[in-house]
Amino acid sequence: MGKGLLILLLGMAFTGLSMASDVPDVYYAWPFEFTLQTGSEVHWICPTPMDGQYTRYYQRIDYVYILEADMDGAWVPLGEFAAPMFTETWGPIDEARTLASGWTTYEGQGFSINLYSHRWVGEDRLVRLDITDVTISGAYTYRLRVTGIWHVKATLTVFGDLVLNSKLDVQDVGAYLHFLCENQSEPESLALYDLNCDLRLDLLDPLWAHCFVDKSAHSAYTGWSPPPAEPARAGTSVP
Ligand SMILES: [Ca+2]
Repeated sequence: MGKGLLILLLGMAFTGLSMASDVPDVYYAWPFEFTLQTGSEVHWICPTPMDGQYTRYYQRIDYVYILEADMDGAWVPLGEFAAPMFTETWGPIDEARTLASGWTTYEGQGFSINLYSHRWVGEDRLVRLDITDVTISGAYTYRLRVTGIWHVKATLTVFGDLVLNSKLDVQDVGAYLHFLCENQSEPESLALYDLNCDLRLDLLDPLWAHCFVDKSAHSAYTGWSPPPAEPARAGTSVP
């Protein structure tokens, strides 16, 4: 290989690296709203596809639930609660895959809620939420009003990837434990390894990683919030 060609190839390689590291994270924020009653179903789909070039797609869904009871023809609110739910998946997204699925059961005072939910992404890079088999039973007729925002952080960073193989796997759990047992000082890039976003590195971080690796958690990287000032793409807005 001629020296000129080698220099050109090296130059292209470094340009490529530089371009990759310069790719900023992208945030999406899609509001949704629906009402659940016994027998109802929800099939929500986000309005625009996600950019497919990223290594990781972290999702944070902020739900707000308001339970109401029909009392003599008027819907009376009984309670409200909010909870974020997290999932993550790898890129590129070139096939349909489940992000999370399962039964939700809640027993309240005099009522119970059962439903099946399925969060998934299609090969078209559109995320979806399906809710089926809804039963809300008790002394009254109930409805559950649900509002929320589906946030996505698309990034080239795999949080918790201590061994730098672009995955979060059992090797990283071991590396976390080794790091903590050696009682080393915290790395400069704490944000990359602080999986529960509490600004410290302790046993909770490998615990999250472990739960994700053994599939008892849908995401290891939890506790993050989208930047409020970051404009979202495709006509959506971050509140
Ligand atoms: Ca932490």
